[in-house]
Formats: sequence, structure tokens, C-alpha cells
Amino acid sequence: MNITSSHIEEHNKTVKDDHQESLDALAHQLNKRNIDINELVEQAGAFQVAIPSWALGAGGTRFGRFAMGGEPRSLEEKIEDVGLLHALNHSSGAISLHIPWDIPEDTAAVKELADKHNLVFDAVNSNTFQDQEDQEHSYKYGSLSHTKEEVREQAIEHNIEVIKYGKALGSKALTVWLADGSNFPGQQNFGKALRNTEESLHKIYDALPDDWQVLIEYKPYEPNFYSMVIPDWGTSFLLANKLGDQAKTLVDLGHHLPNTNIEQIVAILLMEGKLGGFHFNDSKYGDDDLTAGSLKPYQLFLIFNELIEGTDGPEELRNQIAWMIDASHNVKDPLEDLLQSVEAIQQAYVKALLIDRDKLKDVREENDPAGAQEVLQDAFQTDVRPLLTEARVRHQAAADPIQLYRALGVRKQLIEERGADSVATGL
Ligand code: PSV
Ligand code: MN
Repeated sequence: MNITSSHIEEHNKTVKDDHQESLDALAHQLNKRNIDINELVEQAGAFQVAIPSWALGAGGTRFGRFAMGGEPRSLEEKIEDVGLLHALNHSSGAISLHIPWDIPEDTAAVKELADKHNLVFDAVNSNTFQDQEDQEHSYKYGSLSHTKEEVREQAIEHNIEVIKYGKALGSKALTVWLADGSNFPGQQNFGKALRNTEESLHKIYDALPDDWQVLIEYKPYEPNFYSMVIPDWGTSFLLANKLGDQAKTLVDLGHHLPNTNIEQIVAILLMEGKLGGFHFNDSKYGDDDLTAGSLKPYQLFLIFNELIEGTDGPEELRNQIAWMIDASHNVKDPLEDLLQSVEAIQQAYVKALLIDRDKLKDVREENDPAGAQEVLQDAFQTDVRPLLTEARVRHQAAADPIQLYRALGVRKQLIEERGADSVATGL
């Protein structure tokens, strides 16, 4: 399945007049606020969000998995799917691999295929939360934190191998998420488990190329329900500090207890130079893997507000942080979902760029909370969709990616090519 430039051009022609009308209205509105729409269109067009290789099939739950139809059967087909997304929205120009779900057997060929789709490789992810068939030691009771040295060594070796794959593909970061923890009080020595983890991470850190980072995720519960070895940002931050400059914290939005003030965590990590990346998704209860911005778009906006506040301009912001989606679904077409997620992230980003920073500073100085809310709402309530459409059109992508995806019957074609019961690797 291929989306050609003529598919795009034809589609864009059909919405051209309506789009121009909305764009002009927005430009006029922003002009009154002394905001140049063209600059924002440029910023939006430059923003790229990486797609995880495990989000392209039907998502798993502990209870069941329902075939999506046309799921990618190999890493190559996953790259093709991300290529489709990028052709449609021009903002999904990177893929993040999970090893061993997606081992690049022939790295040169995989890289060539990605190049063909204008994709680069984002952070590589290790997996020590499942046992693989040929694995000597089990991770049932943990990996980098395990009580037994041989298990820890095996997990360390795996991470070093993941770095090697990433190096061959041009990645610049390793993301580590540990499922390690305990299910019952008394089962684990908290201090010892953390110390083991720190020592194991040190060995991985020593194997990092100089221009790489290691990004450490945290999660309060699941799969362990009594304790997790890295349960929160404070523990991740502690480890990142102990490891050194190349270690940073990764914020997965679904890895917080309900109502946690994530934007404040973001501000503090940024202030300390330890914010390495994001896994975007939305959640109501926990690691729900809902579409980014589908439930709490205001939270996403407030996060971007802190990101912009804490960096020296959009370019630094874009380059300094690894932007990635982390979600998988049972009921939505994953490609449509990813298009919606990227759009929601971009909306939050652009809206945060609209915030009148001088005014916000003034109202804060004057201790005027109502004034602060007015400033934020002025930006948040602005409908920036025409601006994002314009960014896509200027980059020869689709004005309305989902509309074109449906009009072309992409899923139907993928089912014809790959079958109705193909299963993508992942959770
Ligand atoms: C764990 O819940 C997580 O968020 C980690 O990032 C994993 O790498 C990913 O999901 C895939 O299981
Ligand atoms: Mn994650």
C-alpha cells in the first residue's frame, strides 16, 4: 500500500477553499494578538513525534486480543505503516523499536527501507519484562534488580545488545522500562532491589556511546501491585543523577496515579536538565493507553506550557527531548488512533506557543490567579486546527489525514495484502 503525491494533491484540492477560509480567519484573529501565523505553521511543521513499533497492531490486554485485520507481520511492514502515517501527516518521521519484538535482522536493509519512507530511528527500547523462548534465566522475579547476579547480568547484556542494534540504525537513545517489583509485602528488600538496579544501570551506562542517552521510565504499579523498583519520577531522577549526564528521566503520561500534577514534574525535571523524553498517551485510571489528548487535552496543554517556559525556544525544545507515543488499542484502528494522537500533541504544542508569556509573567508577579487563567484560556480556547492543516499542506501531506486514509480504504487494502488475522508483535 502506497500513498502517492497525486492521492495527496487530489485530496487537498477538495478541501482547499474551506481550508483557506478557516486559515484566513485564524490568521486575522492571531494578527490582532500580534502573532505571526506563518511562524507557527513552520514550528508545527517541524515537530515530529516518533511512533512505537508496538502500536501498529491491536493492543493486548490481560484478558483478550481482537484481531484488527491487516496488522503488520514484520518489522518491515511496521516501517511501511509508519511511512503511511508520515506521508499522511508529515509529523511521524521516526520509529521507536522494542527489542526483541522487532529485531532488525539486516540492519542495512531496514535502514534503507526507513530512508525510503523518510523515517529515522528514535530511542530503542529494551524488554526484560517478558521471558523469551531461548532465554536462560527467567525474569519472573525481576531483571536489573534481581536477587541473583546471573539474572542481572543477562538483563544487562540484553540492554547492551539493544544499544548495538540501535547504533546500527542511527538511534541515539536507549529507553529502559522495568517491570521489576513485588506483589506481596515482605517479598522484596526495597533498598537492595534499588541498589542492584543502580549497579546494573551503571554497567549499561558504561556501554553507551558518547552521543547517546539512557532514558529511565517509572511506573507506580503494574505488573507488580505492591511495589515497583522505579515507581516514580523521584526514583528515576535519583538513578539518572547517580549515573551521569547521559542519563535522564522519561515521562510516560500513563505512569502516574490519578490526578498527579504531571506538568509540575515536567517543570522540575526540565529545570534540573533531566527531562529526556515523553511517552504520550492519555489515561483516566492508570496505564490505560488511551489516545493522547482524548481525555485530558488541558493537561497536555499545561505540560507544553511548562516545556516552552523551561526551554530557550522551540528549536531547542524539539531537539532536546525524545517525543514518542506509547499506546496500543483493542478497539480502534491503530493507524487512525496514531494520527489522532499526533494531531492532539501538535495542538497542545501550538496552543502553548500562543500563550502570551509577558502577560503571564506580569499576572504572576501581581499574584493575580484569575488573570493567569485568562491568559492560559486565551491560548487554549483558540482553534489551531487550520494552522496544523496548513503545516501539512505546505509539506505535501494530507490536509485531513484521517479523511484521506478512509477515502483510500487503507485498512481494507492492508487486510487484502496481509490477511484478516495477521498479528503484530507487542503486548
Ligand atoms: C510499560 O507500560 C510501557 O509504557 C513501557 O514504555 C514499555 O516499553 C511499553 O509500555 C511497551 O510495553
Ligand atoms: Mn512507556
